[in-house]
Amino acid sequence: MGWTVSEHSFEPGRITANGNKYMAGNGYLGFRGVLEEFGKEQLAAVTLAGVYDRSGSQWREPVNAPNGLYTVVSANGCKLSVLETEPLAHTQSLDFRSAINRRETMFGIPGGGRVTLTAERFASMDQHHLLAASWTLHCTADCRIEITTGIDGAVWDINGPHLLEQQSRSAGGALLSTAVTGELGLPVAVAELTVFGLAEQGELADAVIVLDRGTALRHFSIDAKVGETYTWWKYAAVYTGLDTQGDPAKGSPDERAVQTVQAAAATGYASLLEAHRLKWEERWSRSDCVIEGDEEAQLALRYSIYQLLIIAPVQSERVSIPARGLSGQVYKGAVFWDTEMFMLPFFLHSDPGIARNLMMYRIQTLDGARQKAAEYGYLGAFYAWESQDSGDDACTLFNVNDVFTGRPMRTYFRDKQIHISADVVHGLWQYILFTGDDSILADGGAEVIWECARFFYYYAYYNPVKQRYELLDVTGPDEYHERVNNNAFTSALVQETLKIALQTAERLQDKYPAAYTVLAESFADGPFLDEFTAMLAQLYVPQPDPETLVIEQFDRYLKLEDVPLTELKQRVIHPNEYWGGGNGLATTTRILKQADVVLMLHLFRDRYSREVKQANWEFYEPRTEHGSSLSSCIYALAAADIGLPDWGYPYFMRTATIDLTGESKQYVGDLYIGGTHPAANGGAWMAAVLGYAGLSFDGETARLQPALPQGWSAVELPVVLRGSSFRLRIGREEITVTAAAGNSEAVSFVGFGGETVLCPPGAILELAFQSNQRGA
Ligand code: IFM
Repeated sequence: MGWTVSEHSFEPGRITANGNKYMAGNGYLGFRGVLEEFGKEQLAAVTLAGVYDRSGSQWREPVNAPNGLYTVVSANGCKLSVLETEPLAHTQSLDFRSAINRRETMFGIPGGGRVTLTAERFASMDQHHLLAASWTLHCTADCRIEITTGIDGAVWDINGPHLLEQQSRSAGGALLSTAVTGELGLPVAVAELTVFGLAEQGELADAVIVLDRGTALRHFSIDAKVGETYTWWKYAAVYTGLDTQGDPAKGSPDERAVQTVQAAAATGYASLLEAHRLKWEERWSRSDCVIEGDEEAQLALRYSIYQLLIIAPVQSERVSIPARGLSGQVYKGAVFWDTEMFMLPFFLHSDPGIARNLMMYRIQTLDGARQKAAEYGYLGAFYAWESQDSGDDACTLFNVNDVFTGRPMRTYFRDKQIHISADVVHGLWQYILFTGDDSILADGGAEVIWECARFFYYYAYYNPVKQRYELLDVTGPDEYHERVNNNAFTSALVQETLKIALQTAERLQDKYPAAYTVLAESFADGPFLDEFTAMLAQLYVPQPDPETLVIEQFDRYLKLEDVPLTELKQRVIHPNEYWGGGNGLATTTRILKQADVVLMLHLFRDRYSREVKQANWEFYEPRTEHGSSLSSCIYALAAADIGLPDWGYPYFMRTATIDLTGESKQYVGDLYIGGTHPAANGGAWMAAVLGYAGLSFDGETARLQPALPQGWSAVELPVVLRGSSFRLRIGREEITVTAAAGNSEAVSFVGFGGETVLCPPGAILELAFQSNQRGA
């Protein structure tokens, strides 16, 4: 139970949604959950992490590689493709414990009888360049089977083409498809090898190979006999110039791809699958979160974790996680604040190595952030709202098209969401708190932090009358209200950045004095620590109203029209019209797109009383459209934080099932924004663990203040805190913390009763409750 999703019929209307739902991947590539006979029209895609290209003046986006698992079978001249022949039975499933996709489809064939095709495939977690599939076929009447299998070079692109000079050839028993990307001239190579079970099972030697640009296909035929099972295996490998760059000893992408499939064929499918399965077992042992008492929530949460695991950059610190994961080219494959604020917490608690890679990506892209700040006339680092390989901002000034006029609309995501730089700093500091690994400061982290603080110092306005620094003309998380003054979220994050900048100086001076001296020298012309200190002392951060306790989202927000969401929805003219921007429906109202103040209250939850949090939840919740998939999870989290988990439970389920149901916004204006939702997946984990299980860690002490929703009897999960591993079981009556015997450090835990207990290696703590619910 709790590890498989499946469907038992073929519905053409679900092709796109299933492409997301049945996603496979391993951090190097994403393979959409398409059926084997699908092509670019059905959005088949092998999306490569960190490989970007611009075609002409269109939007830059990630590159999709040719599909080396493409296969279509015919029987007695009839194509056994769900696109052309209605199947008699069809099942598609994903076992996300072992990350294996399966399909079984039965077709009636001309001349009578039935043919059943089964296919299983995986994107190897053991060898990241490798895809493998296993096929079987059997029939209930003798028939002539034709199998077309190889590499489909017709690639789905949104703003392509990206693969130029596409060619294909046979190479050492394999098929090879090669191309170069247009902008950077990066070679992309896909090799494929098919191995049949029994040579005597037909006229296999007579395979005909057809090469057509990047497409390379073999046609086999078999006189299939009733009762026989025909089996074949496919291996496909993808390499690009990024994998081999600068090291001739590594060989070319073509050679590497061919060698990989040859080696895979020699190893055999079963062994490759076992190696893949073991890697997944190990990944789950570090991240599985068990929910007792709620199977639906359990399935959804595990599935959300699966979605995070298939896109995590295990192998590179030059790659982060795009807003739509590796499910295609939507949102330009760009990395947003989603990573630091919604995905990083999961990795910090389960796999700090990946968390480090994610933060190193920001260090690697610092130059892009510096250039963006300079472009706007500021010093310091203004990170890209939509970041790709170099850190240049892929976000355009006109990011949405008006559905009424077809004209591009001026949006201020790129120019005014300055909180992105603070989000990066927040992420870096969280990494240091969670891991204790402050070497990242000397590896470029300190520079990032100081450059971001410097940018904010430049951006801020000193109001001489009020004698305070203010952050004017910004856009907070609620993108429906652009260019506002003193957005509470932004100001609180900037305040945190300044504090971290000063703490960084202390830490660096103390632990890495030589690095401090060199770096501080490069900041000597200022603004630097003195200026950061002054700004911190006088930065205005909006506070709760003394009577209502509500924190105004930005200056004059409360002067806007207070229209109920249901009424605003009645004003909608076009289903995809954009609610923000100059003429947006929400712009002149208090309706917000996504959690803003409430997210701030979660991030700084120790600073605000329960009453303040509850007042703001109650105020903002009915006014939030949840037009972004980043919103629901925060309302679930915040409700748990105030001890009212059941208020937020529907939000938890919405966020945790987003890629299962496919129910999410698909268009903004005329822009397609479908795909998977890693921020919502990470948010589901946050709501379950940081919200319901009530775990927080300040770098020294872990606090457990559960607020389990009705029906949950316990949550159990492994966590890594400062390099030490613990297993937590949070029940309604007690908490058990089990420390691994090999732990390097003891960590203190605080249970609901308030007692602080040190948990040394090998210890088992039982933390009793005074009451089983926070806020009760
Ligand atoms: O980063 C988000 C933003 O907050 C809302 N629009 C979508 C982006 C990508 O998920």
